[in-house]
Amino acid sequence: MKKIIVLILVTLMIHAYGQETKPTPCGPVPTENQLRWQDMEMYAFIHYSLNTYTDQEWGFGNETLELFNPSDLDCRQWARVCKQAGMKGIIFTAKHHCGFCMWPSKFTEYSVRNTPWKQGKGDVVRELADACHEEGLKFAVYLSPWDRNHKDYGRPEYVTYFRNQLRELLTNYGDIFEVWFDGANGGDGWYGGANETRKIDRTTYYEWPETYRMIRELQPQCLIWNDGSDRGDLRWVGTEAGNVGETNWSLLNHDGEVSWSMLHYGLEDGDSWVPGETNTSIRPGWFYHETENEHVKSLSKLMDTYYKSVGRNSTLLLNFPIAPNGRIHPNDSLRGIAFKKMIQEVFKTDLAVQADIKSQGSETIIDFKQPTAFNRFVAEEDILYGQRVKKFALEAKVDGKWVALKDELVEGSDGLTTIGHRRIVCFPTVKATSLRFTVLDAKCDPIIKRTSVYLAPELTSDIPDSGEKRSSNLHYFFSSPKQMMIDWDTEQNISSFHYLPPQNSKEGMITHYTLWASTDWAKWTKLASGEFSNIVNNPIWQTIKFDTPVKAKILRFEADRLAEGERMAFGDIEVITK
Ligand code: FUL
Repeated sequence: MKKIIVLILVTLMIHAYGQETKPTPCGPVPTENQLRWQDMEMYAFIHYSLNTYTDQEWGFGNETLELFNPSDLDCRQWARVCKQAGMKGIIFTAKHHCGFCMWPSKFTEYSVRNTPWKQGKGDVVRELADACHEEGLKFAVYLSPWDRNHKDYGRPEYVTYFRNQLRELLTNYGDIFEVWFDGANGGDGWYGGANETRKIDRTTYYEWPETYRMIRELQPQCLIWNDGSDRGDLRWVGTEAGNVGETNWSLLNHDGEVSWSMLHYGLEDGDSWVPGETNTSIRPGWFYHETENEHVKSLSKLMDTYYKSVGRNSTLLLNFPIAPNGRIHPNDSLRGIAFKKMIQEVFKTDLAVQADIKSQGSETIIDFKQPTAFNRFVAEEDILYGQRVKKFALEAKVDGKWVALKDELVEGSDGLTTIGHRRIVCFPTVKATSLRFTVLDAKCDPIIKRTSVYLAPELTSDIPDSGEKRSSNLHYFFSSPKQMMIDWDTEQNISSFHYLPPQNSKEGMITHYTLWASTDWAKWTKLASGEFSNIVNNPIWQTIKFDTPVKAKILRFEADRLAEGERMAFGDIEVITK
């Protein structure tokens, strides 16, 4: 039997029911904090730590404090750039996995207090909190639960230390809108000199319920982001590439395991409101690397990210790394500002405002006064009463005939499923006299509070990778499942080695490596060994750089540890010779 859906437009509803009548909630609904957060839409991440000075993504925990002495640290520049890039707040890496504290914590010696910067009198968290305040931005902190510096990591004492630090951050720096507890834990670390692998049970070790109680008490308006373990207020979307599923329910179950697909698509019948936050960096890495200066995301890639996050019922948490001088690099700031301007340009004129809009049953028809060109449709549900729409259709009347539209950023289906806080549908420009929006299926009667139509400049998804393999210029073979040889006819001066992991699977992905060189196949010199940090979540090009070029006729690349599987794999390999 066909389900009959009645679409309620909020304005009509107020008419019909009068002031007092409110719709009945449909399933879980957001808290006030979650509603406020969702309206922020875009806010920035800032990654800055000792890693900035060691060219790493994850510090080991024994990096020397002498490294931290920026010549030109300027938190006001960060705040200004973020504001001009359309960000409503900043989440700052107060402590990343290396354990170095960007504020002079009372509970450790491993902080700015013992660095040459400002003779140890500086406090980056304070400067940034003040700068955000001045610019009218909200402020938040990333405090890594995994701490590769702390001697007690893995023992109960560390959990007390972690809470003490969190208390400092939540009491001394004004309002904190979000706390970010990253779930990464690669096991090994310096740990006060023990230099060993420490595994913890992430479901029990941190005793999150106790920490959550403390957060609620100290900062009742703060949202908790927690990746995987005890359910926070917000969820990760399962990728750092900058997109959430086109179907995106703001729901999860309160208890039980969370699979990747639940992170990415939410759970239609979930019993709790846990909306997705889409996090990605404006560059390949989270921290600054000079080699990435030319790889700042293009404007079209950023727009694609916007449509696939804010346009899919999520928020966008966009990272700006800080360069070693203590500022956001001009390539990133220019792109960020252009991004905001492009969003303004796309959504400047709502073509539906001048049109005649009629809603009946499950249908809304927007009749334009004359044939009108458009390529974006925006719909919003009033999520105050729950998320309802499961499937909808869009049609344009072109030359008197209804033509079905589909989301051009979705492959394999029309992509017209959930709506939630906001759904933006992108399609090639059509010139039409009417647009028909029909809700085909919903959990309860849908409450649509906005339908808008726009004509965006011709700029949608990114130009796909040309697919050219850099490794095709190399002669290589596998001498064992975890060992690869690259050889040349003549001796080479090698200045760097680059590894791109497989892009669509963790199978064979190298997390720990050793690189050897030889000129005669007999004598081998170890050139480098270590970890490709964060490669699983962010499978980007990894660089091994040599200060002075090394001589080799043969390179032996060994996989010491794989993310999954028994056989090493790569997406691409590049060797730069001088
Ligand atoms: C990841 C971390 O391991 C990265 O270093 C980065 O902080 C990112 C935002 O989250 O999982």
